[in-house]
Amino acid sequence: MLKHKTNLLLLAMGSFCMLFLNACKDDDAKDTTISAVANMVATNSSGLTGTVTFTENSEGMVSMVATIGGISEGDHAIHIHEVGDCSAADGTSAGGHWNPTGEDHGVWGIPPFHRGDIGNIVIDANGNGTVSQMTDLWCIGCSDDTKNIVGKALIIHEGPDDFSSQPSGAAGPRLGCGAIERQ
Ligand SMILES: [Cu+2]
Ligand SMILES: [Zn+2]
Repeated sequence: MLKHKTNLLLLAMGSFCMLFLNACKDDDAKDTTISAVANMVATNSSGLTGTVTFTENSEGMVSMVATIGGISEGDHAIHIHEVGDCSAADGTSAGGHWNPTGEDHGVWGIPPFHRGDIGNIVIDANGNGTVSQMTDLWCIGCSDDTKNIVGKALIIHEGPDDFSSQPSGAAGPRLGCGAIERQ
């Protein structure tokens, strides 16, 4: 009889622990949400405004959402450049395309391509546009230099990326720049 009661007690404790562990797991998920942002500043007096956000999930997939305004209708190249420095009035302080794997400029996902070759953003007649991308070729603050986007810069250009001209797609002057900073 005493043994039977002990077993019931253990069963009750086991249920409690499972509930407790699930609660802990949810807390961990919140704690491990990783994000970064590039607050865009206008370069070459373009009037560009916008924000680019990056979030990394627990499977290591990074999602980017770029929301841009204040520039002309049409396609504009959007890239990650190698230096998170937007201090120059023309944005050239951000350097060339971020290319940690030493490849040619190209189309995202079809080698060879730079890890910063996002492509183009389509801007509407009101000057606004958005583009999103999801990839496991980037990370937010990890130790792999071929993946870490923190400390790089997001650049929007005046013209479209032609996806073939070297080394940067012949996209013309820079309309906006934002250093990618971990949140
Ligand atoms: Cu660029
Ligand atoms: Zn490129």
